[in-house]
Amino acid sequence: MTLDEVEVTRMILNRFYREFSSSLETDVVIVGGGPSALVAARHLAKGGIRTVVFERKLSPGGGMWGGGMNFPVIVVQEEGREELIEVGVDVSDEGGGYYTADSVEAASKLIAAAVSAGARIFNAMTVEDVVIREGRIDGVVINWSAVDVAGLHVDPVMVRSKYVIDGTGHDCEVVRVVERKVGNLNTPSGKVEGESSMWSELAEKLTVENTIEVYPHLYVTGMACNAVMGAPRMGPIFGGMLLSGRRVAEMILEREGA
Ligand code: 48H
Repeated sequence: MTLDEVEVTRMILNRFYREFSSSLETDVVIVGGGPSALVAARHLAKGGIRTVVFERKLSPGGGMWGGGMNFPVIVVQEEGREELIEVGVDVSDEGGGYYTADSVEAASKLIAAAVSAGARIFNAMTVEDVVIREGRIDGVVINWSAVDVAGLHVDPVMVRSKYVIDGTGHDCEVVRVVERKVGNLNTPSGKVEGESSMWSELAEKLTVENTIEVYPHLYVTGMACNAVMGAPRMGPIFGGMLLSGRRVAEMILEREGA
């Protein structure tokens, strides 16, 4: 075989076209590729739900890579560690109900497991808006992150999905768009309540409880749950993120009878 540079270009374009084109109408779009999103993506795809993740950065994994203050270690509790063990992460029992894992191993294996389960991840794409039809979310509006960073005036394109999950972390960006454009969220004030200051014990519990459908067909997962519902942050402990990802997947799988 003789390598032809133009063929290399053609391979990339053809495969990208195939995959992007088959993702334009899907069951679930997950915005952000952080740990909660990756767990949700794996469970949804495993359950036969067509799942597409859009991640703004080049690397999915969100805040997991950096562990706590860039020491590449994460802490999980008894309940959360199953999600790591299932994808082959080496989890150490530190006693007293605390478990640790290498943050780089955890992030990379959560990404790999989501992809192997059949979820499709598009990196370097930013969700900047939603589509709403008849009072419910009907898809997202996306653009290249590079366009955003360069401040170019380039119009975005749309992807239709039955459900959208906001997994954008502290900023809960998708819910913020809906708040700004429609209001009427399923929160005590109808608006984003805003995250409160650190209280690990309470925050971890509430992350799972706050995994809700915040607007018809729009769910939240991970840190976005507490930001939306006015609950505390938890610091570099990830059990709640993993369990929230599993919870949101269960909610959609149940609704779809999958
Ligand atoms: C596409 C986007 C957009 C957009 C953002 O923050 P994350 O790691 O998400 P979670 O909620 O799964 O995990 C939170 C955890 O990392 C954390 O921050 C904790 C536990 N903090 C506790 C504390 O006290 O500080 O990832 C979100 C991802 C990132 O990769 C973003 O780049 C991406 O979403 N993202 N992608 N379109 N509009 N907005």
